[in-house]
Amino acid sequence: MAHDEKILAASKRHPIVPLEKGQLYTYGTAGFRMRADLLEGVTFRVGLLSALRSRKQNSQAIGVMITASHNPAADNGVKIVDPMGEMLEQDWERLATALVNSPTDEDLVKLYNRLATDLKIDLGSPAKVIYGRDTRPSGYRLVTALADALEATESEYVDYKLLTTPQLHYLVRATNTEGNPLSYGEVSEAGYYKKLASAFVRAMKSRKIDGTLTVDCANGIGGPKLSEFLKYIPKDKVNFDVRVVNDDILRPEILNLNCGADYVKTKQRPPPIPKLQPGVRTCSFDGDADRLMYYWIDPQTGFFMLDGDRISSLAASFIGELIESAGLKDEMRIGVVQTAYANGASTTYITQHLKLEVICTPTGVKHLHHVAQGFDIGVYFEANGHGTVLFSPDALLAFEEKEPQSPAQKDALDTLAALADLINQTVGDALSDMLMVEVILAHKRWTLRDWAMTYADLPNRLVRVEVGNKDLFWTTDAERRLSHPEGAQEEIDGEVKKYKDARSFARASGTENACRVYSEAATRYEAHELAERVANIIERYGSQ
Ligand code: G16
Repeated sequence: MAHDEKILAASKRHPIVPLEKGQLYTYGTAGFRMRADLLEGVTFRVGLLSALRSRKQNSQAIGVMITASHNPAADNGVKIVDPMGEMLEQDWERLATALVNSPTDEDLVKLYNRLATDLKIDLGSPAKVIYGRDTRPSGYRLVTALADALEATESEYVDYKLLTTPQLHYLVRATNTEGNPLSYGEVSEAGYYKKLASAFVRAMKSRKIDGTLTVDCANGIGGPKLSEFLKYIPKDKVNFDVRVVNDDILRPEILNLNCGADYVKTKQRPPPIPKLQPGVRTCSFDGDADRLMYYWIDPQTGFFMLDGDRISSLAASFIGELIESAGLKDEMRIGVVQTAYANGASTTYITQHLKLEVICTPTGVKHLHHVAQGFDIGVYFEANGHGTVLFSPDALLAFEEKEPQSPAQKDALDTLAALADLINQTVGDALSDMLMVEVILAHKRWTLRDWAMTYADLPNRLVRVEVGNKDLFWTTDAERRLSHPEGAQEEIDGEVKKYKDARSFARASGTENACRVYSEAATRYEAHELAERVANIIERYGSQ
């Protein structure tokens, strides 16, 4: 069968479901994400795009991850990973949106061919796509649609089955760098564990980890993968005592339910099960293990959460100290990237105490990652716990080649080199970030209370608001202001003015059918009241 006919026949097996009232499918904050029953045709079409993308990228492997991360079990999603393990280039998100919204199978084939012509893609050249999925039951049907697209486009493909999102990102980069001097690691899941375990041991050296760490895995794929990883840590080298909880993946309906990083961040409380005992160092992953949240119950003051902003400032301060000890301070530009959700106190701490540059971008690690690449060491975290630290090629070279002038300098250089291997360079990774935090706490001999003492958060609140049409809300100024609907921002400004040290903004979520409202103010009561008031404004404008 000719190419076009094959695609046409396969597409008919995975029809696209038209959306209501002329709405379009959009490539959101992290790919297409929605109710799983709408996604089969979408995933097929994403398969076509990833084959084009691979051919455009000189036949390098492209990744496709099937996950809806923090969303409820009934949702699913599909996103594309570029050759170095980064999120899909943004110009191509537009192409993905166009392909997915082709009204008929025939239109789809025409557009596919037109894109190939316009982008000068040789459809006869090899293409390679690798993919994985989280534990959602709908994932299996979606990878079948994806594989059909890859068969129809005569692409080579590898199904890695169940993976965390960051593992898939790792595998894409490892595949495309295999056998060259920049090799990212062994091309296998085991390779990922080996790389992290060896870097963890090197970064710890003789430091001791204090007590047990409890890890809530959101009943997602992070549970079994974390348990697997722990087998790779040599017990005689590092005393890492981990208790894995909420790791039931046999009942998919409990995924992210009353547990996980998103629950902890938005509710500002620990998961009810298992009951958290005072003093126990605990952290939560989300459903695909790319977000991390630390917390504990202080016997004196109660629940305390250490979110993405805290992880970011901890990493920036520790790496900054190491850079200084290594004698590299004048050569390395360290910067921190945040979004509008970052607590104002964290930004003040980073700029005024750590004296580091902070840049604010729109939500979505794809935006933060890109900006962080502009630094020698770019620390980026969203407040929700999604982020990582990027090291430039020059920084990596300096860690390797600088002649240490003292044992302390050698120690700092070795730790920096180990951290660069430990910290996932492709995307935020809860497992890798957790190991980084454990290394820093062990080096500093800090408890979570010591970490929490670095600065005091401004009281804040995050609210999810369901509206009739979230697409009415357009933002500007890195999502800190609404440009549409007209009049909404003026009303928000009017409310903010009534409170001391207050700030509030609203935006449409790119992963859920809702808007989000964030507020900060001098007291907890005021932050909550302001959030309610702004939420009311959004509800009213969203139903027009
Ligand atoms: C995804 C993105 C994150 C983003 C989050 C929420 O996370 O990767 O960068 O912060 O969605 O986005 P929004 O507010 O637009 O819904 P995850 O963990 O769900 O993949």
